[in-house]
Amino acid sequence: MKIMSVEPFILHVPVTGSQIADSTHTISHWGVVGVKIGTDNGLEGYGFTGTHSHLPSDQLITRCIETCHAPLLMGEDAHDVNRLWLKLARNPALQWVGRAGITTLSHAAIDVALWDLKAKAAGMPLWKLLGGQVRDKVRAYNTDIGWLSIADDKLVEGAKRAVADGFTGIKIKVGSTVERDLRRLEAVRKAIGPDVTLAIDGNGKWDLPTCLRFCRGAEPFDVYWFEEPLWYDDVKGHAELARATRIPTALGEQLYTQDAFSEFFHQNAIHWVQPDVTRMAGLTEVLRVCETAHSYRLPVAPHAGDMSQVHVHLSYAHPAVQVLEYIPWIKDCFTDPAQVVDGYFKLPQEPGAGTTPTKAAWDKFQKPAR
Ligand code: 0YR
Ligand code: MG
Repeated sequence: MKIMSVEPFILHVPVTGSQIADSTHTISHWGVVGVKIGTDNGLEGYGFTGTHSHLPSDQLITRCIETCHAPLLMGEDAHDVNRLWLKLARNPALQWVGRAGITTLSHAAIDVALWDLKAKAAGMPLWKLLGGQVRDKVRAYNTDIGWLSIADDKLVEGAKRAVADGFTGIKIKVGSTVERDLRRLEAVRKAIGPDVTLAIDGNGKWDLPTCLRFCRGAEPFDVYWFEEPLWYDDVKGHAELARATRIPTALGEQLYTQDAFSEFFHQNAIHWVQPDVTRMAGLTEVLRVCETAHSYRLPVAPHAGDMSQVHVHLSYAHPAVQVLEYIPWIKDCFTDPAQVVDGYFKLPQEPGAGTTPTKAAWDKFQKPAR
């Protein structure tokens, strides 16, 4: 399965409503910035990273794919996912240029496209190639009802609707003011009752004293996890918070390498592990983190940078994964969309990684990749 072409692409797909906000940003579109890899047996593999749809920075990613990574892939055997991962990770053209950010996001898209090809060539959905189904169903939690931009009454309405739709887990954003966020947390907990898991996500906005104050107020509401309470790289701060509160900590969506996760593991700074195949260098690196998490007996809840197209395969196949984020923005762009029925993700059926765009999405959302 010889690689004959490596073509980057950019899709900008609208979010629910006209825009959403968390504690750090407001966006109107999700960027699906990726690569199509063609092989001599006529297959096409697709992989992508996730962005905030800023075309100039998206084009830095596609340019990195095209000019720095693609030359190392041409003529190679696409089956050799691990060997090619290392070849790209040690790309001499990128020494010093980056071990995170653009170079890693580019690598992520390529690695996922190679897994997609490998699964398509085997005629299997990716979860099967990864070793088969280790659980009957994957529990979904809904993040799309919980944005900071949603007014208090609509937040409660949306939470109740999600539960009525069958979700057994939801997540709401925090990171505005302690008083407002505690009020919203209490209102949502009262509305959904005790049986639905309720996580919160600060997106790294607050400092340690603010988090400590918030957690004291939040502890009565049975918070499933507090995600990104502090600045993403602050291992010591997370360790201190984890010791000071009964609320479990979660993070990972801003970490690019297994080494970054290892720091949090070593310092007992993390309870829920949230790697993302679109943020780390693809599924290959995420699998390493899942294995390490499992060895610490810590649960994994993949972050939905892929909006769960790829992570649903991982979640069915890896014993460490407990629950998976659901945000429905881009699912309809794919031939085998991430679908939630009665609160659980459906088992993907098509061969591949679930990353093949539909022609309709291609025609409607494509932006110039160069
Ligand atoms: C939404 N999920 C997250 C996104 C979301 C962020 O723009 O960037 O809120 O990825 O934290 O857990
Ligand atoms: Mg998050």
